Amino acid sequence: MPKSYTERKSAWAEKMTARGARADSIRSKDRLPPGQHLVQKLPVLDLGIHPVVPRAEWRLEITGLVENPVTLDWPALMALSQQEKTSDFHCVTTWSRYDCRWHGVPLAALLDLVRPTDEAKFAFYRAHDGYTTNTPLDALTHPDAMLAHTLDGEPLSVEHGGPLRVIIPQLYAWKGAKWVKQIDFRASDAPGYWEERGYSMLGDPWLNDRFG
Ligand SMILES: Nc1nc2c(c(=O)[nH]1)N[C@H]1C(S)=C(S)[C@@H](COP(=O)(O)O)O[C@H]1N2
Ligand SMILES: [Mo]
Repeated sequence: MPKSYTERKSAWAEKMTARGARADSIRSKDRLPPGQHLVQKLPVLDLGIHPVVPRAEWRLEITGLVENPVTLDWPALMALSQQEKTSDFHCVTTWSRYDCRWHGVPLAALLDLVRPTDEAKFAFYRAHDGYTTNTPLDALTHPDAMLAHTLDGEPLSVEHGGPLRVIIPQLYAWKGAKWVKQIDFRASDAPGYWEERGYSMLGDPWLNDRFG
């Protein structure tokens, strides 16, 4: 019997919670992950290309192993459920910024819209600057994981990935594609830009999991 979407979703959430349990025990002692130092202002870190995508032309394509592939335009994105979440941001180059206040669409709501199949295990992200990255699918079910269009009450600036970027605070920040244009659901994992250059397929700051 193939699993229903609801059964699949609770299996992903269980996996995400199990993976997070070790991280939670470390986090309960120190908010700053191992090897990180604090910065006050969010730096800009990317490949040096800052694509300008007006909201009127903006699209996000969801492809691959999903029951309902969609291409969202800006009004369709804004019609999805919205949330505000404050989370810490950890870059693998060792800086962290506490309390980023993100506003946007929970990735869990996106999953509910497209319904990844039972075969889907990973997400592969493509961005307008040519950047790519990958995460396990279960990471998207975390309540803090989102598609963010607003940071600290202001529309996300182009340097920080506006109009829309991925935020997955449980992983290093390189896993969150700025200027995201496609999310592809897959049965097998594939390396993105930094993963091809030696960085980890998972990238969990709490496990100091930087290199693959
Ligand atoms: N499209 C795209 N997304 C990206 C990157 C990039 O080069 N291109 N860099 C990643 C890295 S390494 C980090 S630390 C964060 C930095 O986000 P910020 O510039 O808003 O601080 O974006 C991530 N997402
Ligand atoms: Mo980074």
